[in-house]
Amino acid sequence: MKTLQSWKHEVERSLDVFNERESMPDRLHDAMMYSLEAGGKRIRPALVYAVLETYDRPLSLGAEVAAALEMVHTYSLIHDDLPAMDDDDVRRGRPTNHRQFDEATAILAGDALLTDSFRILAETKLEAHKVVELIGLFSQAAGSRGMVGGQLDDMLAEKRADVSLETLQSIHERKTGALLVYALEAGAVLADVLPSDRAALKAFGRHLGIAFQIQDDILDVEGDEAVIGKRVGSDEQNDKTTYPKLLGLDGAKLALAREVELAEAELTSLSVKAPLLQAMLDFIVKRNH
Ligand code: GRG
Repeated sequence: MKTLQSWKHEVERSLDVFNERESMPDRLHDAMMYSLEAGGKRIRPALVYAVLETYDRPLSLGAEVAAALEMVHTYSLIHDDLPAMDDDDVRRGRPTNHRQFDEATAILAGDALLTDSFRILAETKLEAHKVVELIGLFSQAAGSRGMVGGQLDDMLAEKRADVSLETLQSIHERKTGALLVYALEAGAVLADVLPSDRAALKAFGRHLGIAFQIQDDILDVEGDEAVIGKRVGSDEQNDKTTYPKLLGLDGAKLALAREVELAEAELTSLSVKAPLLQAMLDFIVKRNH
């Protein structure tokens, strides 16, 4: 998607501008930028830009929100990879942050990305009440009520065999969905859309988030099958509860199609046509990594 490529450049420029080397220790800058520059699809900033373009607003309005979102997402990946959590060695095709630097530096790089994202949001050039709203919503999406709470419940669920579809959904709505919904709602605040459009954009985000997670689970299963030829539900399958594990692979694909339909219905209800948001939905559902 050509637009996604240009939005990627836009957010990468903002990430450089907002995280200037001179303002912090070199090693901290190196560790933060190592993960920020490691690539990634930049889906969250792209959703902000897609809303702005949908309502014919300048992309520059979203610079702070886009950078803050990518910084919090990157911090969550750095911390998720630590030995105390997933203990991963590779992320985005490169050694994880704690492997490249050391554990303490990786923790501090994550802490700095999280904390600095709020400083950057506070610099958004809008009326003060809108900036406060953007900060409040961001902290709900990223904190104990959102991503961090979802991550903790996900860790607890890994130890249980009886995780229901409802619980799985609630975990993903917070762990990955909350930041995606925030990207859309923040776009709505920045673009100053009608209340009915704001509600539809949020609902679109919720369906998009669930679709994102189901697709992620399907990609995991299909990747495993391609590598070692094992089937969903076989004994070798990882114990973690996933959509394909609860619904079967075909059931998960049906559930994905249903979420896509619901997301599309929200887009049709908007007061404007939204081809770029449709393209983002297609991109997320058709992605292969
Ligand atoms: C450590 C507080 C804390 C939270 C971690 C999001 C998260 C919460 C952990 C990531 C673990 C994971 C693999 C989640 C599944 C969802 C997923 C595929 C996230 C990766 O997001 P993408 O695909 O990544 O947008 P890129 O690399 O493209 O930015």
